[in-house]
Amino acid sequence: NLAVTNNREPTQIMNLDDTLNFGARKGVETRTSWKAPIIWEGMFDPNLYDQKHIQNQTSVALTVFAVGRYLDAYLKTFLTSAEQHFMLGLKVIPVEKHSRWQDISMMRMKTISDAIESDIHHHCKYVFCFDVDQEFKGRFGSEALGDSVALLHAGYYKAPNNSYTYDRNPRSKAFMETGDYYYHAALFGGLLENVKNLTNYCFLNIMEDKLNNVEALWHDESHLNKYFWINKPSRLLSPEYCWEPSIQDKDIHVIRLIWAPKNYDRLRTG
Ligand code: 2GW
Ligand code: MN
Repeated sequence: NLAVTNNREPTQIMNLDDTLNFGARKGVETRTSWKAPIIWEGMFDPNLYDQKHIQNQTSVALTVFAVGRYLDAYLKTFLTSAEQHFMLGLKVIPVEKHSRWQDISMMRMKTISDAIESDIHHHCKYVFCFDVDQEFKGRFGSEALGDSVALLHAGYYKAPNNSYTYDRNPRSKAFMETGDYYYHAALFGGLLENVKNLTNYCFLNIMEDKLNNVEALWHDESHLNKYFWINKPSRLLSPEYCWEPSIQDKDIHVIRLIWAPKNYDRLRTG
């Protein structure tokens, strides 16, 4: 809790999330059953959030992986747009290349966990982890910060629970029969200790699956969904925070990040 220390600064407030306007958005869910906010445009005052976090000197790390063909295809656009719209200055750490694409994606969990321990914890309080095949298009600001942050998948946020593509194979550690939402692994974040916990959990379960010769339906994303089912996120981001731009939807008031178009044949073979 932040104390009001100076009456001459009316912008000093107790708790930023007390300023969220949950009624500002009609027709969409703005709070989960466990009372975590779901952040939509119009619910928050961006200036209040930024002022408070600048005052507190909040530091945020971003991780993004680009190996093989994804390096030339996506990294420059991602980083250039992040410099315009995301929160910080960036530093590059080389990572290992895995030969199977499923492993490239899944092994990020291990690398992120290691990087938090060896590096990020010296400088930052929060970390956000992104797919590289994306481009920032609008503000992705401090309102997105939270203890444990998950993203609603654009393709499923209006779909019924039974259509969610969780892993349904009881032999996989990612197996789940029901859940709260379908989360998109294209971005997740939070306090370092929580992201460390998430990435360790996913990595250990991925490795156990490998020993048992199974692979979850959507790889790391399946394990991430299992993690957030057991460990409820404290903050959800609406699909405004990661949208597929060819889809029209009246509930998407602002597009902050888009999926880059992808040519699966060209990128996933050879
Ligand atoms: C991935 C698939 C096929 C061929 C190559 C790659 C690949 C991925 C690669 O050659 N180089 C590379 O750096 N990557 C990294 O893995 C990169 O950061 C990329 O954004 C990430 C996930 O792969 P991506 O973006 O092709 O997967 P999507 O967009 O279908 O994403 C969802 O599903 C994935 C699991 O299959 C992940 O959970 C991802 O987080 C989800 O958004
Ligand atoms: Mn992706």
